[in-house]
Amino acid sequence: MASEDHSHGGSVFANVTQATEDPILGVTVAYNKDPSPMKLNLGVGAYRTEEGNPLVLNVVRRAEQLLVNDPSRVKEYLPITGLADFNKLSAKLIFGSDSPAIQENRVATVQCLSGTGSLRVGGEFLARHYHERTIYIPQPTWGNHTKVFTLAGLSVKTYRYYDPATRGLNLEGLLADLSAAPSGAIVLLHACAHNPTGVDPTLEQWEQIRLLMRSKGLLPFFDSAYQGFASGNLDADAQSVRMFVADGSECLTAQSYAKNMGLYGERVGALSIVCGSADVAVRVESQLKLVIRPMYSNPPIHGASIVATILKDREMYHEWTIELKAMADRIINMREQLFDALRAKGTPGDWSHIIKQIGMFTFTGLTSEQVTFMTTEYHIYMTSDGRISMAGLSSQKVPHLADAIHAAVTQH
Ligand code: PGU
Repeated sequence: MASEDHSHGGSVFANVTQATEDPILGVTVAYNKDPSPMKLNLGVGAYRTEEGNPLVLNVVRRAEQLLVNDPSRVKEYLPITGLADFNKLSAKLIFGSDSPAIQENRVATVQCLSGTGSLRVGGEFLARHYHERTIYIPQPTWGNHTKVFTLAGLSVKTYRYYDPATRGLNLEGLLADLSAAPSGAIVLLHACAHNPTGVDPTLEQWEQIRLLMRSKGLLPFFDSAYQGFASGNLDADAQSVRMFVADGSECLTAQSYAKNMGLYGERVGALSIVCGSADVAVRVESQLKLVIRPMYSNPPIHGASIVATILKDREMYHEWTIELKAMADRIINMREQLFDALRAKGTPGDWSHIIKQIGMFTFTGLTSEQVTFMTTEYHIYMTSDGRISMAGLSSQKVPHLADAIHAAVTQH
């Protein structure tokens, strides 16, 4: 007999409280509800064309055609670790085809659910098998990092990264905080195109960071969500990771194909753990399988097949690099247009960071009050930390955005 004692308001879940929307994905939820024809979504980091539309790369369409027309393609489960070709090709893409770590079979790579899933699987592996449970993440960083690593069982601390006064890297603070970290601590590094600041260390600064981390035995965990999106060149954007792998020591890398292949919704990515020896890599892989199996059993086949088809064919790979460069160039062009528009209006402040920052985002320095003003008055949607996704902007919308920024900084 149903007992009323078990429920309030007719539901056993009546005590469940309303959760707040995600700080990034919630911006799209709010945008979708806005009926204004002027509305502009600069919240989520997702590429849009000059016409403001999502883009499916031509090379991705071609790869999908090949897959659809190939009768040998079936829908069987993949192994727990994913598509073998995809894993090998992904490791080559980030570490370089001549990487000694790959040649010596010291890399364990598993296909995961895009960048987020790769970070989560890596985090869970470290919580189970690594002696130091603290992970240092940059301040600020992508908002999901803290949640992903905390739920994976790690203890999250921050290191100084960005200096609002210079709108640049706080190298001194970064080195001081990593020097003070316990030996062996894990350090999350953005491989390139730091989110949200758009500020990357130079190669010389990377070298300083590497020397310090290696001398203290800190374990690097690279988040590579934007390879190719920063400079338009896949190899240039992997330099930070390759410097660390070249010294022969260990590290982890989470790769995402959401941005650089435009495969956002396919959820395709990879976790690679560079190990000290081939037999350690074999054992690490065996344990990664134990992390993955109870979580989602094995990864989806379609996105990984698209990526593998493109990466293994010379000509398709080449076409991809051209399309990728075009996306990166359009973003750089939007930076120039917005900067010029603000300068032409005489908007108070130094806006040169718009053209100096790297990757998908500009960290404008606008306050959360100014952001709210721009959303209510101009229907421009962005994250409350003042980050705008340059990839969501188009030439046609630059004047509207410049008007909104001008009004925000002169009135608030
Ligand atoms: N790491 C960083 C640094 C990211 O910026 C993102 C995506 C991810 C990982 C995860 O990407 P996957 O889609 O799982 O491959 N950040 C974007 C997209 C929206 C979001 O928050 O997931 C952003 O707008 O910050």
